[in-house]
Amino acid sequence: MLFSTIAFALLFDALVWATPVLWEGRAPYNYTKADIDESIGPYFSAVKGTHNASNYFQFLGHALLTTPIWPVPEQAIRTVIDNSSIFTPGSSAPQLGFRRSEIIAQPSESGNRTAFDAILESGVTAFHFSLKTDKALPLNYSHEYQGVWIEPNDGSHIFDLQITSKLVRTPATHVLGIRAHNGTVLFQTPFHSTEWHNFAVVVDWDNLTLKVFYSLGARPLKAVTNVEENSSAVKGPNGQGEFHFGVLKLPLVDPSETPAEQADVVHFGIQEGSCEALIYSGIFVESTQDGISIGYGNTMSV
Ligand SMILES: *[C@@H]1O[C@H](CO)[C@@H](O)[C@H](O)[C@H]1NC(C)=O
Ligand SMILES: *[C@@H]1O[C@H](CO)[C@@H](O)[C@H](O)[C@H]1NC(C)=O
Ligand SMILES: *[C@@H]1O[C@H](CO)[C@@H](O)[C@H](O)[C@H]1NC(C)=O
Ligand SMILES: *[C@@H]1O[C@H](CO)[C@@H](O)[C@H](O)[C@H]1NC(C)=O
Ligand SMILES: *[C@@H]1O[C@H](CO)[C@@H](O)[C@H](O)[C@H]1NC(C)=O
Ligand SMILES: *[C@@H]1O[C@H](CO)[C@@H](O)[C@H](O)[C@H]1NC(C)=O
Ligand SMILES: *[C@@H]1O[C@H](CO)[C@@H](O)[C@H](O)[C@H]1NC(C)=O
Ligand SMILES: CC(=O)N[C@H]1CO[C@H](CO)[C@@H](O)[C@@H]1O
Repeated sequence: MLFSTIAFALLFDALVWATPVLWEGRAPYNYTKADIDESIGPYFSAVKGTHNASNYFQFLGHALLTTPIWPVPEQAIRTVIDNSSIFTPGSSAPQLGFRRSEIIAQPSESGNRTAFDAILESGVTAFHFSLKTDKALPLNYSHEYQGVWIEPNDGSHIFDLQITSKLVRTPATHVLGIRAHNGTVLFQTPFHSTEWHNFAVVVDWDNLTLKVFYSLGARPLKAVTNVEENSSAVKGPNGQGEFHFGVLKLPLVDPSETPAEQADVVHFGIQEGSCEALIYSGIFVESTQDGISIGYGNTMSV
């Protein structure tokens, strides 16, 4: 009994610390509605509409199984948009073209995110995330969505997860794509309606490269690209930024607007105002100094 407890503790330690984890975003069961309203702990919840954060970010407790690949107890997180999901950054104009609800990684409620991002975004690090559809609140595939990205101050994305149905074969499949800094799609896979889709994007912050790992459902992660050049990204602090996950819904072009308005997707365009969601789990960032975690306590060299 004692032996197995110690063995388990050692095993658990080894699993958790193997690589090591730099930011733990797998939500513990004690994380509550009141916590997200106050942006407590690992989640900064300011990118949202005017209602309380818990209106847009729901911690699902034992109601839904999380991705099976990580032996870590966690709750799934539902990120929801509705017609109130209009973000107004600081003193700027409301972003009427978008509907968005995003959680941003932070060290703690009182931590310095800029200094923290420099830790997550130095050397070679892996950004892990798993997502699935919400049957009750489906996306509208007439639109394009973005689900995960790292955004430096220039507004670019070091990489992002794009959700679309534009580039597909028949029968109509919705696709998850990982795009590089210059928008090139490095990897695409169908977005199935019931399963977890597990990703890790390895960023080499010095050599400016990306490598994508992916698996469906309960399978361990596998490399799905080579090391890809990403040299349009900037080295150093100007190339570091916040790690976002959630739902960002882009507008459709409104033919009644002027060409300049049509080009300004942040502020113009068509939104139906529907209520839609994505569900996340398995969100964390790790150093790859001892390899990348691929699931079930195993690692692989990058
Ligand atoms: C959850 O419990 C852990 C362990 O007791 C504690 O460190 C952490 O602060 C708690 N988190 C929240 C959000 O209450
Ligand atoms: C938002 O949270 C505050 C503090 O918990 C509460 O007083 C208020 O009623 C909430 N508003 C809504 C719209 O739920
Ligand atoms: C959605 O919100 C916008 C901006 O506030 C508003 O103009 C529009 O009428 C709303 N749409 C619906 C369907 O409520
Ligand atoms: C946060 O960290 C950055 C980078 O290390 C630093 O420049 C900035 O002054 C810090 N901000 C605060 C409020 O301490
Ligand atoms: C999806 O968006 C299109 C284009 O705006 C709209 O015609 C359609 O009604 C929307 N579907 C749903 C289910 O909201
Ligand atoms: C973006 O990257 C891809 C792949 O490396 C390359 O083929 C393409 O020319 C690049 N596009 C721009 C605009 O830099
Ligand atoms: C990064 O670049 C350095 C120097 O150019 C090289 O020695 C190193 O092998 C590269 N690392 C990777 C992971 O490609
Ligand atoms: C994969 C990728 O995005 N590669 C691009 C990185 O940026 C440089 C410079 O803009 C491009 O030349 C690469 O094609």
